[in-house]
Amino acid sequence: MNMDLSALPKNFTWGAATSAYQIEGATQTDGRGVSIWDTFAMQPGKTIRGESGAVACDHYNRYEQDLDMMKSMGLQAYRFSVAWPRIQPSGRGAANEKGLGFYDKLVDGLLERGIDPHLTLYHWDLPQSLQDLGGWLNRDTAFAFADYAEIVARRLGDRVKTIATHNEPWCTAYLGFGNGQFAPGLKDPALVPQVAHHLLLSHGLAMSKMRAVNSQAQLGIVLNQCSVYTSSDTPENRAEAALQWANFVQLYMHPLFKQAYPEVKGFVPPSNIEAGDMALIGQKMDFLGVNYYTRIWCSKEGVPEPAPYGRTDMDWIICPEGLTKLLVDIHKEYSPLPPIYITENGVAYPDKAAGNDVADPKRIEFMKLHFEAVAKAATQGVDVRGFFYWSLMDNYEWNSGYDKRFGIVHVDYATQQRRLKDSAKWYRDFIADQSQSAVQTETADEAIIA
Ligand code: GCO
Repeated sequence: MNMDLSALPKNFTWGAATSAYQIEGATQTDGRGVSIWDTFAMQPGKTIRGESGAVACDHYNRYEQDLDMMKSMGLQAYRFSVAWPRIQPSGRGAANEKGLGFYDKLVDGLLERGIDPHLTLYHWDLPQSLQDLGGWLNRDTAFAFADYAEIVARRLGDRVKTIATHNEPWCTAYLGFGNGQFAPGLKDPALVPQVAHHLLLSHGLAMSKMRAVNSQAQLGIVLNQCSVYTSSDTPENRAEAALQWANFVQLYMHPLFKQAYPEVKGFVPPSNIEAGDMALIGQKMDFLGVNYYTRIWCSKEGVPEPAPYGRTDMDWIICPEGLTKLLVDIHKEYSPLPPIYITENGVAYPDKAAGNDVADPKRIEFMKLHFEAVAKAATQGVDVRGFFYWSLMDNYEWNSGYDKRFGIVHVDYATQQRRLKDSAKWYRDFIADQSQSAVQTETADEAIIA
């Protein structure tokens, strides 16, 4: 397949992403406190085979080798998250120097290798001590989060390119409190709007504190979003699609970009909103991160969802055109948006190593289709600046344990051996090509100016 990526800006960034709990392991090292995922994974029946992130990819001990691997792939950027319980073991109070020191070394190691660091503050590993006080159901957690954000911004804000407050608040709110699939495992959909509000408030409070620190980093948030499709244009399907869009996308985008919750039939807004909250939440951001994996299908008449590109190992429908549609839809609804990064997009397949090789042709195809989908959005005026493949390496896929392999690098969990899958080699060559043509355009531009 030949890709047409000509609409992407010439300094477009190509990277890969991970998160702390999914790769670091070393959960009891250097003073790290207990997180809600440590607790959740220990409860019987919550995760596949009771698997946890206690060891994961042992990245905490192997980060130097992982950094070298990223460099060998020519990654231009790397998105990682900071584990709050490493920085403040109980979620409050003085910073733990050893925890901060780890990320300090990680960031410097990236910069030494010419890779831009992109940091996420919250990728779901809340300190357990805060959960004991109600976690995100408790408004105080938002203030604790802002203090944590300030500590990290002070220490690393001079060197990281971006700081995202939250990763996928929809997952924290809905999967954590609505259906109980994720930590802390509560099952009461009525809690979701208020949790979402506290997450958004914590984002706003953190933005203010980080701005005051005056770090160099661009500040924003990462949302997971799905485009919504209907099987036919009936009033019933339209209403269902509007409600899905409200719960999935607008619940977060409206407060962030319109300083209000959506008004859609069936949508339940949070009940406790204090004066000043919406202005805090809706303050200006430097970028928006979008994570895209699949679409939402609405069909009241029960038409099965078509899957021309098949399904992933997570059983998610592959729908590259849904990424174009999503970006164009939010661009139209919320314009002017800040520049967008695709902070996650990727696919799980049951990849197997044969000797040193891991053939994953379907992943390469998936990447090409989605790269092109981003470029198509750019032709329609969407300002997209970069793409982070999820994930750099196979890792702990939350309640699905270690079965689901999203990486472009294969991890053998028995030996911790990393092997570049064919997709990683393809991505390496692709990035080299892209940088080459970026240099050529620059030279050509200079020639024209001269
Ligand atoms: C996410 C996550 C990742 C998941 C990925 C695949 O933000 O949802 O960042 O933690 O592993 O999405 O499910």
